[in-house]
Amino acid sequence: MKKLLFLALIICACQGPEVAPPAPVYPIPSERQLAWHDLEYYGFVHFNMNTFSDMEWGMGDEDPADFNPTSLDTRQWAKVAKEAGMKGIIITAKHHDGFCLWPSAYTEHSVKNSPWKNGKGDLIQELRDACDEFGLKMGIYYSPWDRNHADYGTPEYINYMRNQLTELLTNYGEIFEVWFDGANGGTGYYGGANENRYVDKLTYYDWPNIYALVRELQPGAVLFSDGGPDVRWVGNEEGYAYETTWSNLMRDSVYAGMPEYPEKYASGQEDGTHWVPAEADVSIRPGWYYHEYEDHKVKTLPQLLDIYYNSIGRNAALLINFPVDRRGLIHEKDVEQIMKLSTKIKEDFAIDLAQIAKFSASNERGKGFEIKQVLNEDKNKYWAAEDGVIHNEIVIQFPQKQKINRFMVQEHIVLGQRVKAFTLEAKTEKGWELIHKGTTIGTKRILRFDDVDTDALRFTITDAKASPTLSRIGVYHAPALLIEPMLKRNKSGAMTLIVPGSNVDIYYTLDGSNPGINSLKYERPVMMDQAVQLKAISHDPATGQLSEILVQDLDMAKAKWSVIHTDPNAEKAIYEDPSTFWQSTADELTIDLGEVITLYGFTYLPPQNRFMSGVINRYVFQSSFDGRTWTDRALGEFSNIYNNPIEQTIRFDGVEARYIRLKALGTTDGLKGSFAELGVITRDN
Ligand code: FUL
Repeated sequence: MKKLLFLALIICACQGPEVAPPAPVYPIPSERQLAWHDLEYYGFVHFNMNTFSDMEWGMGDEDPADFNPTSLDTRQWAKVAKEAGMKGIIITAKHHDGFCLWPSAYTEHSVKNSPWKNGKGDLIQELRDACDEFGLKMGIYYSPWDRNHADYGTPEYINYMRNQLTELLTNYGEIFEVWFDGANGGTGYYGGANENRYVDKLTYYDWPNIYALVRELQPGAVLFSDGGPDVRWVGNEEGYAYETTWSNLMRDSVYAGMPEYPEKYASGQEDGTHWVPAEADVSIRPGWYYHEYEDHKVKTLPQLLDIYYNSIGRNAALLINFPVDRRGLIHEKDVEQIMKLSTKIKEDFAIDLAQIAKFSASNERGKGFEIKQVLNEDKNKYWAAEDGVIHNEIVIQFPQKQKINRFMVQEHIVLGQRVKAFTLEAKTEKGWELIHKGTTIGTKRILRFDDVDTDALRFTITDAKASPTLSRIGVYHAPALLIEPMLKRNKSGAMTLIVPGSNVDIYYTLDGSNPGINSLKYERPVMMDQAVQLKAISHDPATGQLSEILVQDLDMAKAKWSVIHTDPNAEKAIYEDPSTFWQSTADELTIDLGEVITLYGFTYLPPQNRFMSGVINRYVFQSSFDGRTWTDRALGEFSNIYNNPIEQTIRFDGVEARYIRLKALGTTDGLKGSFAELGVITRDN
């Protein structure tokens, strides 16, 4: 008996005394935010009236009779999302045009007056059932801006909003996220008034009471808007978070739709007062809604991978949108691409080399907080340093040399986001070589780098708000990815195709057929001055692997074009270089095409720099035969161009012209119109 007691005493002494966890560094996530963090990746569906009007932002005067999907199947959406690895779906219950996907008792502008299911359909219920069947969560996008409603802009409309939210948040089971769009105010139908209505975005919606209503009806749901309160917009619609991304935000300084938000607040702040983590939203196509003309613009695997690594890999959740088509299905091409992404992600993270390595840390807090905890999937187990020990080195020693190109690290965010700076080094013949010098970690940070051959890594936390904590470290070797060629074309029409790496061949077609190794082989720049569809592919002769196909609509070369303006910089608008732009002095760009051609439309690319100015959102396009008499050919708005500054394509009936002019009738910041590129459409299709 005495012997047993002695043994027990020895074991206790070896294990050491219980150690208290580190104190939190505020702000910290709430329970509902922690549950949301676990989701990481979920889907968006943009589907309602715009799908049928072929618009991005309908005016609100659309006829409910136009909403008529032929084979709507929410089970297909759920199946795709589930197989893609997503944890939920957020649906556009009502977009800016005001059309409702559920038979709301408070408006006639809904599915109940559409031919779909003879007005008896309820799309929100159908999605609920599909999500339940596939084990997915459901979220609701609800646009505060309503271009249909007669009362928009008055206090009555806020009652309408509350009534509708009550319907949505009471009748359809558990909702995981309520998504409030920041875009609001402007022209619209407004019950027939057809006018401009602006609201004070800060005060009009009475946000505190709207939030309180959501909390009361769905206590588990996170509230999303530019500034939270629970989850914030990442500040762009490209799906990218930042090298430095804090989950902390000066929340009280932010409101939905504030103009300076992307620049000032989107990446969060080290000294932010509230926990409001970032969600990166992006569409799998250029637009949020389905347009047949974007069928060949579905994001490629390399693009989707960049998005994955730059969102989930940078302390943000990822929300990928499917523009469901007019049948009511996620288009086959979108399905194909999203599945490629999930397959590649599985491949990239298939084997965690950290599990076979020996870990050591320059400091450990004590029992329960050892460095080995970072190998544990249990998120409540984590490594922590002693109080006050900021600088920490973690060495990961492999049994033999490994090829490595991915490093994943997570903080134990329950105690707040703490790390401010870190380095990752690999041991080579030359000693410790720097792989990456970074700043924030947060929920998850993934570093992507070229293959290194090494038998040891050193991860050093060089600065933190308090002694750091880490819940996971993973090390991987992702298989190489062959990337489709990139196209550059100059003003005279010479086209260059580029791929990284020297041992890769490029093949292309110009007749719309899919390229393969029997197509034209690209050897040097090719002159292409006519309108054609270029398709190009990369081929690795060593492995036989083919890349995705680059598809690019090219129109006539601009060799003979000149800008009619005294400022030589104006030529930048027709350089064929998307990275340059010209900010006009008189809100217009006039071009002499050098010859008379038949036009079927035009394209406008807004500035592509981060803080764009002079982005045209209302325009008139004119043409002329002689440069003196001008005729309007198209007049309208470029919807959502500020948030999604992609090339805008406007088509009209064929017209002969020698001169063209794009006039800005409005810009997103009220400054003079800017032009990165103006182009024409000379093919009638
Ligand atoms: C934006 C909207 O204006 C777009 O149409 C889209 O819904 C996107 C997700 O948010 O602000």
